[in-house]
Amino acid sequence: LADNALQALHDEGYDAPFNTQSLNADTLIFTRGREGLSLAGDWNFCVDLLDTGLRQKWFTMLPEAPEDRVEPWDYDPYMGETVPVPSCWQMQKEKWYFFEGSAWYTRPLMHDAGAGRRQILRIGAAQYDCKVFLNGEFLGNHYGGSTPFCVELTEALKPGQNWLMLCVNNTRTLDRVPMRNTDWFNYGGVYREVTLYDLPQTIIRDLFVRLAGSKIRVSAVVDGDVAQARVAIPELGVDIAVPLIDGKGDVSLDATPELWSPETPKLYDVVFTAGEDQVQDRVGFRSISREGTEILLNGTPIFLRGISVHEDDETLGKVTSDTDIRRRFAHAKALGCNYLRLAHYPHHERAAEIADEMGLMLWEEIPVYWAIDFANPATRRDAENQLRELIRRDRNRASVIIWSVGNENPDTDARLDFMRGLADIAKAEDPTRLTSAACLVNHAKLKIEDRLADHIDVIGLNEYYGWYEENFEELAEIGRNSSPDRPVVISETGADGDNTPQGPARGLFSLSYQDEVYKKQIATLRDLDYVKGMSPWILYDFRVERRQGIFQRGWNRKGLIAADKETKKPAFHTLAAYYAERAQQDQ
Ligand code: GCB
Repeated sequence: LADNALQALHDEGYDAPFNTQSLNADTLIFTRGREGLSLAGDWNFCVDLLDTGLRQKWFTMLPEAPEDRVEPWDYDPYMGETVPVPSCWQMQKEKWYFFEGSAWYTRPLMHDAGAGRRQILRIGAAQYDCKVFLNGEFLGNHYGGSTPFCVELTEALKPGQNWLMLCVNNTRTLDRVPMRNTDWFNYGGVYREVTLYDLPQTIIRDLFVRLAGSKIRVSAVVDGDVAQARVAIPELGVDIAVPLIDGKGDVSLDATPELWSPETPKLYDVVFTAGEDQVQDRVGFRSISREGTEILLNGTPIFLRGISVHEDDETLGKVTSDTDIRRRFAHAKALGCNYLRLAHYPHHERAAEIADEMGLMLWEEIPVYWAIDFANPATRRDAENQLRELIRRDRNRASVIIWSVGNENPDTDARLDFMRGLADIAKAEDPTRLTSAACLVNHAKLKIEDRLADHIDVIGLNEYYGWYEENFEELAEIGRNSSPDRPVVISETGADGDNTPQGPARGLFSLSYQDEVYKKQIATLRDLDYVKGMSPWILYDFRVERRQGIFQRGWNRKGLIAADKETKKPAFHTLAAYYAERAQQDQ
């Protein structure tokens, strides 16, 4: 890479001891159904563009009154500015809007040492890297801005007051996933919940509950010295022992649950007990498969009437809430959707839980987006870990039907090897779902052609005929030239429409032009029998630094609804009319 020499110059090794990636999928703990202590609220905060905190070891400074200090401190972690957790710093103060670098979060933590208990800290997400310190001790770091991670505090905690510090860095670098260039805003911060769990010695680490063939299969990983656990699904009359060998248990149950579907989103309480530990989940049972070019839900062919969504809010940035997710899904339902693409990174875990309840199917993905350094082992480790963390977090959610391993990546040998590896990991972690990736059209041959297609179940296709590709006629030709052996889902298509008073009355960026693109897309795609769904780009306008055109002004305006999450554009109604017709036809 061209930047290697520069990188070497820059790197004095000050941060090397911290780049351990020791907090990863294997240290995650299953937390559904557990009561934790929320660490939401104001934390001391300081931006640190030069990484002075790591060089000067701010994390080792103990609280001391300023007048008692013998050394001048460059920063005081214990006083000064605060921000709420969760939040994105860009949305807190204008001076931090474009800040990219490290920032320090500090808060006191009271602890009453309960003998024989274990304390596990869980961070819902911090963008991108997060280093955890307790009382001056470095406990580990995590890469990946959208997945949760856990760190055990037990040994480092002392009775009474403790100090917890997080160093979060949102710098886009060459070796990470995503890399440097994305079409969404580079938010930073601890933007999902931070929770402390007080647990017994024996801990249920992982629980995977699903329909496998005609049986309910339950697999668990338990950390602790117990030979047997129990699983109960009261509504199905199930309550049986699960033998544990080396902490692993696996049972298949004869039961006939009512199957989950968008029309009947039936969920069952599942209780799993091991020693003194217990977790609880609400799980739907259904099958998802593909046969030839069909996608089958519970054995019946379906068409995915979808829409893509980002996790982005005009005032909160990446911070989300149940209200926000429910509004998003209500809009999707108003559009006639049975499906959403959660782009381009793992969304808040509540999204899949709420989709389970509301009866919506989901595509979930990791940010293997555009160009990343496919040949770099560190990049690969990062991507693989993010995929594992996403799958382990959400694989009990019936709503999730597709794991997507990437978006619009050039068809090179290194990329093929990298992404085929990811598709294999997805199947190994969870053989019950489909895999996909947003692929590209071969513009020279005017054909759907991507070597990755042989290694995934569903070919996602991003195409922007009528927008980035001005010759619309080529889309019909691509349709005719292609004969994929598996289902195609149009994972993106769309056009910008500026609904503000500055928006043009006609031509590119006008609402009428956007609507016209939707009409033409629908007219062409509806006749392609291998197209088994679509998730046009996108439900809401979203913030992005790279778009500064006169009609964009810092926003991607391909939303069917404006950034206020209220104002519907004409194309919304066009897509809704098509989906209403499709739903009738598919009944
Ligand atoms: C794409 C990308 C998406 C962009 C979109 C656009 O192909 O996958 O992330 O936001 O196009 O608007 O250009």
